[in-house]
Amino acid sequence: ERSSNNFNYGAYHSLEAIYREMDSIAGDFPELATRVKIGHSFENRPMYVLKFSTAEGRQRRPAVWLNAGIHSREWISQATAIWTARKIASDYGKDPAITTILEKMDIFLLPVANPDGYVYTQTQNRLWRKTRSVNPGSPCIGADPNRNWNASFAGEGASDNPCSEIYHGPHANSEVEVKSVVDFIQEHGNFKCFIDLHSYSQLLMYPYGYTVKKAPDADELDEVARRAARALASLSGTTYQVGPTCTTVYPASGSSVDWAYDHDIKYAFTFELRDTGHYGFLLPANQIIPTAEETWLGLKTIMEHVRDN
Ligand code: ING
Ligand code: ZN
Repeated sequence: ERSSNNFNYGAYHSLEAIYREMDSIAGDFPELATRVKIGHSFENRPMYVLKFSTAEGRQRRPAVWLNAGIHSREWISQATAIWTARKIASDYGKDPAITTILEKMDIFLLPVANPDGYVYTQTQNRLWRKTRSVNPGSPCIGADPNRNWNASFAGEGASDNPCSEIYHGPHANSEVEVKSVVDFIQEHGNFKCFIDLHSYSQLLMYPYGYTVKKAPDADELDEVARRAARALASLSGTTYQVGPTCTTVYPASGSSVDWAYDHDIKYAFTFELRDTGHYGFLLPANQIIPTAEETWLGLKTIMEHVRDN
């Protein structure tokens, strides 16, 4: 028998504890949730997603990818993701919004997209951002996994210096953590939405990061993002700025969302979660649940739009 759930959602957790909780969610909701291994990290840790599906058999419903923890030091991202996983499962059949979303679409949630980095932030350097891959010929470790996707790879807003925090890596998809997600999404073939959770700054952004050119769907994405930001703010007044990545933060090539958008996943959004810089990456644990709860309203707004379009 499965032990009663004792995971504290108001605390930051080790990789192992997060993986155990994913297993526990799958065990508590066997008709809805499954833990799937999609690959492994450079240091050979497994990469797990939770798949939420009410579909019968092997049909591939349109799907949503929720990505978190691609930058290891942005702990509110991984913490919000695991809270969201439990929320999706426990609200299915109770909240009409998530129920109807799951009657049309599957959700895949990756809470720790950079497991080696996450372990490193917990044991060696709290502010580590990149992967932990070895760069031959350089003493510096890792590439920026949000500059490593095949979307204007090695363009503006990425560095070719392995010691840089925004090093793009030797080639697109060189980071096995990125390649694992790319392969999974392409093999699946029916993703409609890709949302990446980062911190911090309280921004909700859509493509492009690699150019100031307006994305063909920018007007629609802007409208959806504004609605999502309004829903998010309705809980406790947290304000988000909305806009395209390039002009809202800075130019950045090789990002996950630009790759998704250029591969026919129209609804591509990045959240920069709390706060606006007071605590920055070191957001106190007592803000995890408030952040996750308000973010959930934004995520649902986006997924309802995807469901209806
Ligand atoms: N910010 C993002 C980064 O990767 C970003 C900003 C979002 C760039 C989307 C490109 C695309 O630099 C943080 N905090 O990591
Ligand atoms: Zn980030």
